[in-house]
Amino acid sequence: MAFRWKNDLTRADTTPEWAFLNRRQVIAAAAAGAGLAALGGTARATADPDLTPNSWEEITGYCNYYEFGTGKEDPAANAGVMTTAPWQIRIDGMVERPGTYDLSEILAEMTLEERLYRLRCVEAWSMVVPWSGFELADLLDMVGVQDGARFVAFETLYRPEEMPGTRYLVLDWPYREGLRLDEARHPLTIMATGLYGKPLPNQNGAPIRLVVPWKYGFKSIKSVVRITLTDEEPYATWNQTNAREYGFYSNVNPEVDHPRWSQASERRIGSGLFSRRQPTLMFNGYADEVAPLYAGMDLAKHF
Ligand SMILES: Nc1nc2c(c(=O)[nH]1)N[C@H]1C(S)=C(S)[C@@H](COP(=O)(O)O)O[C@H]1N2
Ligand SMILES: [Mo]
Repeated sequence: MAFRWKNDLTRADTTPEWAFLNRRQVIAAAAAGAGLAALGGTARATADPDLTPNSWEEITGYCNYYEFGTGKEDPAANAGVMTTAPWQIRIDGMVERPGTYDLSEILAEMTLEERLYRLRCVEAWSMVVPWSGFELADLLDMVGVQDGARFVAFETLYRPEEMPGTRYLVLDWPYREGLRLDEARHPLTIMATGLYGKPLPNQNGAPIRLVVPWKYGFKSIKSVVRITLTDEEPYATWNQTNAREYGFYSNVNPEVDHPRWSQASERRIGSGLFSRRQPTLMFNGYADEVAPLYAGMDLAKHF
């Protein structure tokens, strides 16, 4: 299903994450059908502002999921072939009950709820998404975290035959991310299994993905197949690819610019052709809830 934007903007997004890639990699990505997608925007007046949910078409049509290509419309076009059932998650490392769990047995234990969250991509665009999911803390409790564990590592499915983007060395596959244990246990941190009350579309990370709303979007890893508790800061794909541009924390912070662009403002997808950029909020608007996690930390240094 290829999604086409109506009323496309012509102004390009902030330099996409893949712009740091070397020439050979960019050519490979272009050969894979990627390119700078035109900006999406529907000519819809947004009365509010800040927490008006984006439309289903916007959320499922304008995506980052490099396993299916680096263009914003590639995931919607290519992710349909990913097999998402049955789905298992290996949970290992410093846990009391390690194992390979069927998603269905996990969901049987979890309480699903709706969460309307801002999503702020490091590329300086944003959306508001009505997720459904459960708190990651509940899953961690289900498997039992051992004393001494300090971080949680996550890994995305790596299945080249279903993921055309992984034929190119755009990233060091599989996509991996990590959180400090207290971030992972924070009640805002969820594992999402749906949006708009429907199962998560493949391009948004079906059947289950992490959502950490106060961090740049790339921390919210899609289609998770492995969760590992560890006592060391785990490998995180974007951080390891370019640590100067993508910190391990990657908390949304309008005062700490990306080396190649300002993070002070953002473009809300769907806000219309002539809308202004809006100011980016500290911790993406969740400062009251999460600032205490970083008390005493120099956020410019630990960005
Ligand atoms: N496995 C995987 N997870 C990923 C990505 C990706 O390329 N691969 N892109 C990230 C980025 S950069 C963003 S902004 C969000 C986008 O989520 P969405 O497409 O559901 O809006 O997913 C994140 N999770
Ligand atoms: Mo992103």
